[in-house]
Amino acid sequence: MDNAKNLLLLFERPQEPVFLPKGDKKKKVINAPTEFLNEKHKTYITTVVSRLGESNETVPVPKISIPPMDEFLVLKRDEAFSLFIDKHRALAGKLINLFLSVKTVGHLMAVGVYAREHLNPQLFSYAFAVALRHRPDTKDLPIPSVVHSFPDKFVENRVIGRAREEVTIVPEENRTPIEIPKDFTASDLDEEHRLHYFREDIGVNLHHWYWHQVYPGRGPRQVIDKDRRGELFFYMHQQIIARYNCERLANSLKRVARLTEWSQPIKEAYFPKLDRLISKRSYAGRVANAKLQNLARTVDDSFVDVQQLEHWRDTILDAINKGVVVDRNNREVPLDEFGGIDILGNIIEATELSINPQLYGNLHNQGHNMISLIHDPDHRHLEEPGVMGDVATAMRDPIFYRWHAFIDSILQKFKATLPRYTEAQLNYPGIEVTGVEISTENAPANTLNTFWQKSDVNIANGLDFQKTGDIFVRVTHLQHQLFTYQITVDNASGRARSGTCRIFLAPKQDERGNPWQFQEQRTMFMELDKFKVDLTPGSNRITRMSTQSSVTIPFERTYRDVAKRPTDDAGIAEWNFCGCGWPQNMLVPRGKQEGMPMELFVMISNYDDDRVDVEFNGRCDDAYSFCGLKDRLYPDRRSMGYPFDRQARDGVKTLQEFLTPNMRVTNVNVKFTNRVFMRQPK
Ligand code: CUO
Repeated sequence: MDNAKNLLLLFERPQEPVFLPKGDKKKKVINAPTEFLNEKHKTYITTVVSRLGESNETVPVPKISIPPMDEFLVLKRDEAFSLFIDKHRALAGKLINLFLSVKTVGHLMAVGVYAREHLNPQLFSYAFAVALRHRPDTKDLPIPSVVHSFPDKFVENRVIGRAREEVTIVPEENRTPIEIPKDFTASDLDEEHRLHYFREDIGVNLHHWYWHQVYPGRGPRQVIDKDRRGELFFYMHQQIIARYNCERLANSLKRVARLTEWSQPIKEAYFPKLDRLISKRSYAGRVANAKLQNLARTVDDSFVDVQQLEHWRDTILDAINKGVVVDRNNREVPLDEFGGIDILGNIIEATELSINPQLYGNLHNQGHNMISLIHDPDHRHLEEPGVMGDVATAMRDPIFYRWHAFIDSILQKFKATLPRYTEAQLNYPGIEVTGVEISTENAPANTLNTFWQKSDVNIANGLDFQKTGDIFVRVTHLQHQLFTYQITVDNASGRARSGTCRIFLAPKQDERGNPWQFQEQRTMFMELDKFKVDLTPGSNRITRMSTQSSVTIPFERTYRDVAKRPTDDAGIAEWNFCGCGWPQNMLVPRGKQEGMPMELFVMISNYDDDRVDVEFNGRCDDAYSFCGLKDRLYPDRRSMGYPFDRQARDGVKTLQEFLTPNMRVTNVNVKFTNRVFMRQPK
């Protein structure tokens, strides 16, 4: 493990020569053979290395013959890398493969050094991280958070400029965190700007970046072919839309409008105020009323017409209507009750698992591309993609939610074709949920309190070519008071039973203040938690803390400090969560200052129908609802989103009518305090 840990040094300061000091206190120096360096760095090496002190620890790099990498050079070092651009995805897939095929950790160090020196830094970091996660000899390494190596994707450009100034001029002990203003991308003239705290949240964007790293669309089979990954693409993004819509209602905005009229102007503008440290170009903004254009960009092989997008959409809708897709060998494959959504998720996301890419095309990715290149569709201005072209930044833009609401609507069309759950399927005979309550300290029962909080993030390892030492930026983000669920369940079956407790939350009223029809509220339910319960005969009391949620990762993981990585193996396993998971501080929607009425839904389903034989082993387990279990089966046999993933049985118009005795709904008030609190030291 010790040698393997040195591989992580390659993520630090991605643009610097590989031989500059790295690691904790910058004490480690990678002893790279000169022939592994790129031409520019070869000229620096003698002068730089002679200046390094004796106290450095040398990291050896074996001189081996390096596999050919010329094909990766088509993406220049200073170009923007996008996982939505086919050419880039294909390069990333091959590079992951190459890293996986290297025999030993020592050799991987050599290949990694060479790749880091010659290839595009983002391509390298992405493919290297995916490969480390999947190699048996490196899969438990604590890979540093992307916010540390590429802070430019998460922190506004002015703050990065100030951080550079600070580390150059101010001694480390006197540095104070650089405050990022709570909102900096627009003014209140833009009503969409009310949602900035959600769209620009560091943890939300980190989650999305990690999700796509844990579930890559291209690469070797063992990397992409994960249990129910197409379904999870659907469900995780559906949940993002549900959460976004809830925030919109709290801010007196309507639910997000699907992006369906592709010839019409897009009224939402967005100016991200982020600069790319690698290409030294900013992420382009988008003016109001821009229109999608056909893409014809030789530079990244992006050629696609709006009409082509329409054709793919119609072909997919046609397959949904018929209930069958056609595979690469022209055989019909039915879209069945459980596997259909997985097939469609892969088709729409256009992963390598797509059953027939030729026929169903590349709808989701090309939509991202077309939007992200709306400002320069034929590359006449030599511009790079905007934030929609990068999974680390896409969620900042209001258009992300319009595009994904459209994607979701296609998958919901399929869900609408499935048999409805009958009362008998939903019920768990003998099991009755008799009480549900939320308790929050010093607050009336069933109250959730939200407020702003400030936290610090260390961005030192992303500030290439700067002096050493920590430099923190201070961000303001949403937070909520800890709370617990108290659930009482009556087990009248006369014997011990097991169940899965499923907890969801949704606004009680629509945007007009009217109670929902079930079919609309169904898609508004946000999963808060899901866990197994054992029920003894008689009355059972379940207590569960908000921090135990199966959708979130602990707060410390989002804002974790790269310099404080544990070094013992047990600590590493605990710390080395994949990074994938909804940030704990965003578990509860913001609500309103006067209080926002919401409905908390609790269901105990029959464990016999839920069970999957899989062990929880503490590795990437926390946020399994959104991220699955690392290298294992998805731990719930039901369709994701159950029981809200389908339309309701006949005669059910409201949530109350939907309930069976093993379900219960409680009114909850989400109260927002518009004040900022400093994070309490632990
Ligand atoms: Cu996550 Cu479109 O899939 O961004």
